[in-house]
Amino acid sequence: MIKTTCGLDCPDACGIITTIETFPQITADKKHPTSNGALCSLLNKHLFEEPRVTIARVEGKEVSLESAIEATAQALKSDKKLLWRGSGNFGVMQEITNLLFKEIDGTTTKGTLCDGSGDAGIVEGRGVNRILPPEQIAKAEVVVVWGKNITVTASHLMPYIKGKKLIVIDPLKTAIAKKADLHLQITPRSDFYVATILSRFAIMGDHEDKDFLEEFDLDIEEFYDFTKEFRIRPVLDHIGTDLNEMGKILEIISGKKTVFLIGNGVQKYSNGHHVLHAIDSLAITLGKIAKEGCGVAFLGNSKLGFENPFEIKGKKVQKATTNFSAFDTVLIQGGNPVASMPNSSRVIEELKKSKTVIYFGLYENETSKISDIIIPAKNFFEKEDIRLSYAHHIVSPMRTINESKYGISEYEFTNSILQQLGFDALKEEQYYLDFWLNQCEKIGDYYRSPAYQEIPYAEGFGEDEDDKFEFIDEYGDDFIKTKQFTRARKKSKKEHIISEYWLLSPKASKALNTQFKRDNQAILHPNLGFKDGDSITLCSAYGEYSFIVKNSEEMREDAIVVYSNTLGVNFFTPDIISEEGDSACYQEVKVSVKYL
Ligand SMILES: Nc1nc2c(c(=O)[nH]1)N[C@H]1C(S)=C(S)[C@@H](COP(=O)(O)OP(=O)(O)OC[C@H]3O[C@@H](n4cnc5c(=O)[nH]c(N)nc54)[C@H](O)[C@@H]3O)O[C@H]1N2
Ligand SMILES: Nc1nc2c(c(=O)[nH]1)N[C@H]1C(S)=C(S)[C@@H](COP(=O)(O)OP(=O)(O)OC[C@H]3O[C@@H](n4cnc5c(=O)[nH]c(N)nc54)[C@H](O)[C@@H]3O)O[C@H]1N2
Ligand SMILES: [Mo]
Repeated sequence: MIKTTCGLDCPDACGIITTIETFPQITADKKHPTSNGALCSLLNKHLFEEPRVTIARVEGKEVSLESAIEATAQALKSDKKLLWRGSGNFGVMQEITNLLFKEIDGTTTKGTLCDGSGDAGIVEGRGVNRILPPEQIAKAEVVVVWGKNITVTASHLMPYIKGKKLIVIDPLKTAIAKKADLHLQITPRSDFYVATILSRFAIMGDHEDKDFLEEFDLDIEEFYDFTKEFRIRPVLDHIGTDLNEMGKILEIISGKKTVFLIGNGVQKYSNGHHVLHAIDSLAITLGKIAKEGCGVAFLGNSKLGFENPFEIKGKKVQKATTNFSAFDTVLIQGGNPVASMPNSSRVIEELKKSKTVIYFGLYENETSKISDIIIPAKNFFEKEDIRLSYAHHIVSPMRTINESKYGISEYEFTNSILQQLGFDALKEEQYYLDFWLNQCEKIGDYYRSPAYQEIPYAEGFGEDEDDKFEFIDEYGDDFIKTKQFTRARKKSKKEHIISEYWLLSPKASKALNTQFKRDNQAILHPNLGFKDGDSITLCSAYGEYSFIVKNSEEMREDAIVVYSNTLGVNFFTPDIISEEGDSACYQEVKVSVKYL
């Protein structure tokens, strides 16, 4: 019997049990501290059905793996070379390719397609982004699920929230929203206002936790003044709520142990840092951080407290808006940027201008299609690795269970190219694996991150726990001023375009980003007047794409959903970087329906 761990980019990082003889039959490791005893359909089914890259290619011709590695080494001799890494596998060994780029003096990326702006907002208030241990969720009386579709994207949290009072804040009537005691179906991108107006009402109604604020030496007056900068009536109208609903939320939370589970949905915007900072400020006002059964959980910093042997300095460019054409050679590892980065037409155009694009991945996808050199990777059942999680502190080894028929690991790839280019070989693979594990605490059969705290921030904020929490004290927003408050554009004869809708692109259940099942639908409220099966073209200032209509009462009338696994979703998303945190801003855009 072998224990291993799922490598997919998902907070759960499930423990898996199998044997060499019975693989690919796999079951959940029921003893895993955060397991709910089952594995998702991605692992049980889709992962094994997805067509793999089975043979290396150079300029469209099938070649041996050795020849493709040689061609890669040659291409990396050029002056300007870039490593662009996606999050297809969450093992720490993915980053070993950094050591190659350090030697060859290449460029790597900074920032993220995922959670950077929210993370920046947390750091502004708390100093560091600590993970909230799921045990604290279990001890809560009230759970606020805010911009997080946990039934789909973190299903292992479901047992922890069972039987609790549930508030959901989401523009969509998600499965979890339907089960909630209160669902606030807000206007997209209005979360900053929700948090700030709730803070104001909390202080007005004497709900602030005075003992807590005193214990942490926090003065609420300046923050209270900040919350009063926003006029109540227009803000409530903008959110799409009223005094009654806000009052009910405070009534449910007040005096109760409460956790806030915050998802990516609140921060796919240029001002995402303000949102997380405002939510933290609300939680602090109510005394819901640094206490048993309380806390604000976002995607936590899984590497906090670790020394990372793969961290390198050197030149870096933005990951979300990379100018690929500035490089002769681009190595794409574990990602599908043609589909997953914003503004797909720009990405394709840029990649076409670069001389050699190398795709080092598992599956055929939009990026492999336009690459010059294709290197098949090993999947996480075929190599050794270590898995961290952004939602709990368990650090889990990933084991070789199956010999790969065609792929190469990131360790082997790096080692081989280093030597071909005349550099020293890497240390033994085990050295790097031990480097991570030796920093952990061993708890029974499992390992735990050095950053673990039973009740995060109980001793204080900042890295050394001697800082105070900083309340949010500024807010500016050009997007709202220029776009949101203008009336929906009327039909213009010239462009044949009517109305603008928020574009929401949440994660899909049968896909992990662009891996596995892909989609071709746009989901609309029936009142928009389209029929199921109609073909519509959606467009924005960045581009356009056609989809098949599906109507759903779960929608707001001012929003359209195109799931993030949908072919073409990023043809109209903006290639801009968030104000803080170097993050993509997929939802900082409005789309229109184009009539042909
Ligand atoms: N099955 C599956 N699981 C996954 C993934 C996957 O692709 N498939 N991807 C993984 C990855 S990479 C990540 S980062 C996580 C992300 O997982 P989540 O944090 O759950 O992120 P999303 O699914 O993008 O969006 C979550 C919710 O935000 C809502 N939302 C959209 N805009 C707004 C807004 O302005 N305000 C509020 N309050 N809510 C809004 C959406 O309606 C949606 O219900 O999931 C991981 N897990
Ligand atoms: N419109 C819109 N776009 C989004 C989002 C959104 O919410 N809306 N979400 C964004 C988010 S949160 C994220 S995290 C990104 C994800 O975007 P990417 O990081 O590009 O992830 P994927 O598209 O899933 O591509 C992963 C690829 O990694 C490869 N792979 C898997 N395992 C391995 C391995 O072990 N080794 C190697 N070498 N390759 C491997 C597979 O071939 C797979 O195709 O997408 C972002 N894109
Ligand atoms: Mo992500």
